[in-house]
Amino acid sequence: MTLNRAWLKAACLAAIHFHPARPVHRARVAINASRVVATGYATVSPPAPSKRKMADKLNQDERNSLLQPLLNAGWKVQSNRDAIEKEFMFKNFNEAFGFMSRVALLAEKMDHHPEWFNVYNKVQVTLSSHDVNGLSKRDIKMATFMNTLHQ
Ligand code: H2B
Repeated sequence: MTLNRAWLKAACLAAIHFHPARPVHRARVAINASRVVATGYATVSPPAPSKRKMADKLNQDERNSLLQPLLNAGWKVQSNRDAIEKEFMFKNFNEAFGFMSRVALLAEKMDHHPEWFNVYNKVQVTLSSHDVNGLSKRDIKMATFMNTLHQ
């Protein structure tokens, strides 16, 4: 084995050793009632209840003023559930996945996550607020953002 190859082998072994596929350290967590209190390596707690926006089901006035514009823009209320859905089509997978990535950043920021299905250039989205078992202003905000991205 030449010096170069020996050096390369040593470097590869070192890389594998220092970059294992699985994280070595797991967050040490203690469960305290419904909140997860993190200690040690990482904070994994959900937003404190006081910081989480109160999400109430849309009332009839809000449905008329906030939901109706989305229905005019291609969203549909599901027949069996208080949720809205829309299918977004893109030029290719790259565009579709870019859209999903941008939405994912907002979803994490809002702590509000879409139900969705993607195949190649198609993204089917359903929005609903699970904690109120129906539509809230968070769904309106997310749907409006998706429409803005997809013009
Ligand atoms: N997404 C949606 N769509 N509805 C929710 O009620 C919801 C969510 N709740 N994302 C969040 C996460 C909740 O589970 C966490 C614990 O805050």
